[in-house]
Amino acid sequence: MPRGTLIVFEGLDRCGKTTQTRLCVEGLSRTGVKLAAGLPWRFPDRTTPIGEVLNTYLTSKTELGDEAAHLLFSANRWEKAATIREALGRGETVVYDRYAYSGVAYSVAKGLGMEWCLAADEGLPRPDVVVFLEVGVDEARGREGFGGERFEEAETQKRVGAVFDRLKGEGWSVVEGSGRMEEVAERVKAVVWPVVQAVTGRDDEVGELWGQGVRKRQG
Ligand code: NYM
Ligand code: MG
Repeated sequence: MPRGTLIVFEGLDRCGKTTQTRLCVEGLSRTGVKLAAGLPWRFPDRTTPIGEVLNTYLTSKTELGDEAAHLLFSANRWEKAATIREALGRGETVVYDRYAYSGVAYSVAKGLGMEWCLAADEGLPRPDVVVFLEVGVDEARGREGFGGERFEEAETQKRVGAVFDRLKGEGWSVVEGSGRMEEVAERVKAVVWPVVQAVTGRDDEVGELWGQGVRKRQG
């Protein structure tokens, strides 16, 4: 049986990921692609015990050291790794709102080492496509809800964006995220749909991070 496609959305806070992951899932379901239940999935998954701790951290009800926070965000992905692989193995496509790239980008922006940050997520299922929604910090900060959580301020977002720039590589599609949501959704569809069709016809194994795309060792 052909496996499902792993589609990941990344970007700064308020770049439109939540809207676009939803529209992407709606679009895929109309085309008849077999989808995992309850999409889009998202990281952090705030429903697990680890995710509850991360939620209190992000809403500033708990303090965590940067290393501890990084490892908890990563652990929150590892606790879903088998579920993701199983869904893909059943031929179900999975759409994620944030993934390990956010983990690295936010932690490196706080000053942690790139290599140390990459190590925690090494071996997770590798996305077939990373859709990066590009929205300038000035536009994102003007959107409703910006500033509600930890890290949602311009200086941090600029540093996070600079790390994302270093992570962009093979398998990434940078999509202009400004404009009407329907227009952005069309741009997303233009990059996602060919990948879904290619994966469906290929019958290969799901890869592992940090295979092609992001170098394993980075300064
Ligand atoms: N975040 C998210 C991290 O710092 N590390 C991670 O590994 C992940 C997945 O959580 N500001 C941060 C980025 C966001 C915040 O995400 C919550 P969202 O998509 O804004 O709810
Ligand atoms: Mg946010």
